[in-house]
Amino acid sequence: MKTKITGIELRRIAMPLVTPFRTSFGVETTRDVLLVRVVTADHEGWGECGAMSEPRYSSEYVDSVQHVLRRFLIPALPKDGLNVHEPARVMAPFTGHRMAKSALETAVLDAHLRAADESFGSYLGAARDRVPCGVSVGIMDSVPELLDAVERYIAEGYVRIKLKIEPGWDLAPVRAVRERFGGELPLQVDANAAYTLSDAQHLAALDDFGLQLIEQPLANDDLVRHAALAKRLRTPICLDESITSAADAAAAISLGACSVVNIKPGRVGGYLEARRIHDLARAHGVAVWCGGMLETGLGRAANVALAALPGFTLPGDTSASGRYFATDITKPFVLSDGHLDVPTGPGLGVEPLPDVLDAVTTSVEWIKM
Ligand code: SMG
Ligand code: MG
Repeated sequence: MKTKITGIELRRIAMPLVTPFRTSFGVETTRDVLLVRVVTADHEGWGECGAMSEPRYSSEYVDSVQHVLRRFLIPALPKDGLNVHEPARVMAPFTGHRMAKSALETAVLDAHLRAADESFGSYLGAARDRVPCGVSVGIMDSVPELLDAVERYIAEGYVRIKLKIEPGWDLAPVRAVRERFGGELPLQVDANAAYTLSDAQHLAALDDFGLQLIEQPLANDDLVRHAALAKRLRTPICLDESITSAADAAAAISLGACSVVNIKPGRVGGYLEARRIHDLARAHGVAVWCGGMLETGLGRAANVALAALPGFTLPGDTSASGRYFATDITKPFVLSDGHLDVPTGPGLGVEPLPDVLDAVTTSVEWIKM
């Protein structure tokens, strides 16, 4: 089936976070999100971009995404209609910019699925109707403050806790969480590339805490040193920033650089590539889970659908709307018994609430096809 696009809207929204989110590379207080809306004669489709305001997590940032979409990616789309695989094909000659490509491909896919009356979950191959959810807990000013936050999240039902770590905030918070909440709590850490291989001995001290994994300890572009580190740790290594494609995942697995993969569709160029990584990892017996980029309900809907695929054997960073925003732009995702339901309606299965969307919109750009 061909989808013929009449125009594309690039909408920027500013979403205040309920609590500042601090990682080893900075603090987020308001999420600056780019939404792509693809319009056809009868339908529309939405894609949410995972890029942050500044190029710290990865080289893309929201302004860069909007620019590359307007200047290169949108003009490359065929004018006479396209199927869901064509966006990736026509965008491939442009190097990188995977978050931009993902947002555009997702919007086209959503428009296509709404027209076909099929849900994201059904199209991607979801194997269950709800997914278990973890929560990513930022770096805090003190250990007592962290313990209070973790206690609240556990009380809300989250089935797994991830602590953000950096040099100076690693062993002590992990030890404190273990002492307070016990050895059975599924617990993992994420360094966002804040360490070097010379920290191997220090990181090996985390082995005593029975963590599910350590996520992205070393630099984004360093599979070789991750493989060396993996030999020195008992804690499994999970890669996030380092994996930008199925080819990267294949290389990382064969090098022994990781034994778990965090899949974020934006980071890898879209849900179709994300599914390829899932398939590849599953064939190699490598566990995957769905990461998060502080998405609104639109991005969350697609992530929850992806996380329902059979190889997603670990809880993801697919937290409830209330973990991020006082008011989401869609009907909120609410945790029930530690799970979120996979939407079943056509496409993403959720829509922006017009009044909320207008209230948070900071700019709108319309590109006629
Ligand atoms: O969406 O719950 C979420 C955030 C999960 O920790 C999270 N994301 O490296 O995995 C990661 C970070 C990247 C974003 S940090 C601003
Ligand atoms: Mg991460």
